[in-house]
Amino acid sequence: MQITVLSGGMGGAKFLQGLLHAQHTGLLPDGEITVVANTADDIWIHGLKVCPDLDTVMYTLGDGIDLERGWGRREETWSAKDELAAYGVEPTWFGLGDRDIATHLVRTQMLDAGFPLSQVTQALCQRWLSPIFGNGVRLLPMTDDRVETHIAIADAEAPSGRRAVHFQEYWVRLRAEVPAEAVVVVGLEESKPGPGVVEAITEADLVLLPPSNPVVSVGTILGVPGVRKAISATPAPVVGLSPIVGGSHVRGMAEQLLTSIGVEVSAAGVGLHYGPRSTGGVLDGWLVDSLDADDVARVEAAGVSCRAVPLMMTDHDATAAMAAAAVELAGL
Ligand code: FO1
Repeated sequence: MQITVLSGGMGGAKFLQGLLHAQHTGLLPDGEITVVANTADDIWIHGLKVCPDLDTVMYTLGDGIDLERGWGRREETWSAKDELAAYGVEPTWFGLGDRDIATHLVRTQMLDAGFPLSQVTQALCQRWLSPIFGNGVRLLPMTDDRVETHIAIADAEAPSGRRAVHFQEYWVRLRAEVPAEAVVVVGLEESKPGPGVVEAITEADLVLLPPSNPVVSVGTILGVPGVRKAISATPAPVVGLSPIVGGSHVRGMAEQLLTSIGVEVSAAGVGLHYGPRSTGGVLDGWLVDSLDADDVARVEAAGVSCRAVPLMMTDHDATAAMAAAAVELAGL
């Protein structure tokens, strides 16, 4: 079974661990997994190109992730970060660990040599994924083009009363503690799907939308011109898992961003936001947490099959059960 997963960072990476666990334990049949990852979180910092969602998936599946932080490398040291701060170099709010910097140096050198992000990612995955999965797991950037999410926040000094900050500044420095007045994904309209992305969707047996951020992760992937067309064309069922449980996000800043785009912060709200494929949306099926069983009827009424199952990714077995529930809902 060929499964394609449209993934952001932490939530998507955790889900992917469960999906792999389900295959390894026989809960699901073996098969290739293609991850199409969000690249709009990417940021140029200290002259290096940092790709948080690509790296979080790569380090998580490659067993190099710091499980506590959910990003960056475990057994990390921060000497370079401390030295930059000693020079008074900004930004100091975004931490680049010494081990992690090697990834960004390789990526930046390859980009400077003219290699597209997809080939750079493939090269990095030779180290992190191939030894474990062979060709069983592919990690594709959603696009090779530069795309960056910026968030408009209130700024009394600005003539318009607002200013835009890079998504990373909104999330890491501001801790998403100020309202996101608008989400602007710079470069998205001009971007095109990266190599293999459209085929990964149209040739899949199943397409999954994991519990990643529906606005700045899955939302940006769906926003790459051509991706939605691939979704409507694929014969594969498309099933999503709600990132909102009991009316709030489990981690991250989905609440703030859903609110800023006027989407109800609920399991049904996100499912209806993604919408049924039958009327131009992207979903055939939608899993909500058992807590949100009351939302099932609303989602079904909109033309999306819906089931309430435990959606807390507390361990690999729990997450594997979620993946199996998604396959079952897809009718596979
Ligand atoms: N998140 C933080 O909260 N603080 C950081 O200093 C930070 C640095 C960082 C460096 C590399 C990287 O790949 C991720 C990093 N993150 C950090 C997490 C990052 O903001 C998130 O992974 C996503 O962009 C949000 O989903």
